Amino acid sequence: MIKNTLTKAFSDQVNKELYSSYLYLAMSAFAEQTGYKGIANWFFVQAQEEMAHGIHMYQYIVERGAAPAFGEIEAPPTTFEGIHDMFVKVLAHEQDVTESINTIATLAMKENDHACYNFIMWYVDEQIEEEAGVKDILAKLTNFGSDPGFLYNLDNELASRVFVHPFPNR
Ligand code: OFO
Repeated sequence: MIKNTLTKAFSDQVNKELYSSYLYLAMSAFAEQTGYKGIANWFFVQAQEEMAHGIHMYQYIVERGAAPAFGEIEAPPTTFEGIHDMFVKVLAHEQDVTESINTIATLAMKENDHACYNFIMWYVDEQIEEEAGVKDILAKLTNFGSDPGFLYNLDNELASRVFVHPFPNR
C-alpha cells in the first residue's frame, strides 16, 4: 500500500490539477467574452486535459489501496488584463505545477516507492511539453501581440486544437 506521505502528496496534486482545470475554464470564458473563440477553445481543451490528470491521479491513489483526501478547490481569477496577461499567468502556474510534480518524484524516491516514481515520471515529461507549448505561444504574443492581424491568426491557429484523452484506456 502507498505510504501516507505519498497519499497526501498525490491528494494535494489532485486538488492542484482540478484547480488548473477550473483556472483554464475561467480563462476560456474570458477569451470567449472578449471575442477570441479560438483562444477560448485552446483553454477549454487545456481544462479537459487537467481534469483528466486529476482523475488519473485519483484513480492511482485508489488503485494503490489508499483513501484520497479531499480539500477545498480555490476559486480562480475571472478577469485578466488581456490575452498576453493570461499566458503569462499560465506559464507561472505551470512552473508551479512542475515544482510540485518534482517534489512528488523526490518523495517517491525517498520512500523507495518505485511504482509511484514510475507513475509520476509521466507527469515530469508532460510538464516539459506543457511549459514548452505555453512558452512558444507567449513568445509570439510578446513579439507580435500588438498586431491585430497576428492576434486574428493566432486565434484561428488555436481554434484547431482538439481534446485527445491522455489515458484513453482507463
Ligand atoms: Fe496537469 O498539467 Fe498543467 O497543470
